[in-house]
Amino acid sequence: MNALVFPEGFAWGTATASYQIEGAAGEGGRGVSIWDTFADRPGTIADGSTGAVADDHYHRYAEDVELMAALGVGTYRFSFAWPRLQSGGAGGLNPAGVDFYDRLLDRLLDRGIKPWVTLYHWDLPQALEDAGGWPHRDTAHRFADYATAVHARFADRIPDWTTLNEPWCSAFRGYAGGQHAPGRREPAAAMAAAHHLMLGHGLAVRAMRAARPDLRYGVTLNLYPVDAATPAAADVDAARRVDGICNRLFLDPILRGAYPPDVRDDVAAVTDWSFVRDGDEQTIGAPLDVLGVNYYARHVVRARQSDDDPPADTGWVGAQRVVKVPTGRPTTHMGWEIDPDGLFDILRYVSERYDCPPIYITENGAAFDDRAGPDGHVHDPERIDYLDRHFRAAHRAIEAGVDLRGYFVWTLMDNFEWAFGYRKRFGLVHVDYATQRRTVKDSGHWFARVATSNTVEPR
Ligand code: IFM
Repeated sequence: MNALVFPEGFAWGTATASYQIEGAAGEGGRGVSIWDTFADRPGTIADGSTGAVADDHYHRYAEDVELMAALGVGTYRFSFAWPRLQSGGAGGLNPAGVDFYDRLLDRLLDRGIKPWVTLYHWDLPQALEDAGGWPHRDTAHRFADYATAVHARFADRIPDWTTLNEPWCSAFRGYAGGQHAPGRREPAAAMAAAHHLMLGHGLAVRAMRAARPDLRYGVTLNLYPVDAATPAAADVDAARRVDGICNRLFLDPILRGAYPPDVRDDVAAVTDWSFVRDGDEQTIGAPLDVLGVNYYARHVVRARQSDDDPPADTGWVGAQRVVKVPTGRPTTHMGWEIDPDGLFDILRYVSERYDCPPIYITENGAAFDDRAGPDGHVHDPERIDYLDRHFRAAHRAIEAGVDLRGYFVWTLMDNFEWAFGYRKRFGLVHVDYATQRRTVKDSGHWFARVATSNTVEPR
């Protein structure tokens, strides 16, 4: 295959999230988050671990910035830990938390790495969950206040502001399926949570843009191409429902200012939508400068035929008579099918269906069962192959007219993979959790060549 050169100025980066890497859970005045509480509950995390130490990035951030510089990372997408900056989710900013991010930002800028921040990557202050969490409308206002305060403090050094990471996961894994914090299994609450997450997003974008119209504002969604397993009407309708609850429930209000009527109908048995007040959809539809797309897999689905069929995904509210169909493609260590064409398809879907701002792939990557070899190196040819094929799919999308401006690999270094604990390794850098030793994997060295040359080498 040929060498592929990306457009000039294309942003190459890596992404991380606060709870997954920072550790120092009880330090510097950090408050408790829903993930601290959830992970402490027996049976919630596959290996019984928590993010209390994680990659100890709070103490090792300078070393981690050096690693990024060595990997040719031009832009670093990371998240602020809300409970580190506002321990109870309200009030003034915590000076020690501000100090940590000041030091991180200054170090990044010193090394010529552009910071890109996500305001919410799932670590809600526990105090706000105790007050009702995202199903409670006030949480949207608390989020907007937090966003306004941290934006005022850090806007001088951060050009790109993402409000939420993957609100589908926050709402449906957190409040419907219960696999994520806070572990509730209340589908009606999940629908209200989705709305209030997006309301918080819209309020925050408005407030931040009013203060600094020169910066860029966006949101990151986890999107999936959804295909019907067969042309049968029931399967086509199954695909419509899953596309509705995973993609259009978020894309439509955010990019068009209105919920899709078919999704409203699909979930009518679960909620009466009374949480939507006049003007909310307009607020959610605040104009954006950037759409972040996280891509990992495609969903191929069919209608459930009998109660003996496998159960539906608990997060697919309104699509409980739908099951996922394995297609036989090779999978990553997460069991997710490897499907680079799916990246092309979802980029085309978004840019053709919506009046879409410039797109960045804010996450894509793969877990494999990486181990350090006897030579001390971590050889991960599967990840190089995975990234190579996905980068090529992204390039094809650009050639097909998608306004794609950058690509962030998930993730910089192995870290706490939520309900899977430390068993799944997504990093370009291997972390030995016993010693916190970082080793750049072969894929990290390969990525550095791509990022510094803006070119995917021939293979
Ligand atoms: O680790 C997560 C990340 O926090 C959000 N997107 C998906 C990744 C892999 O599961």
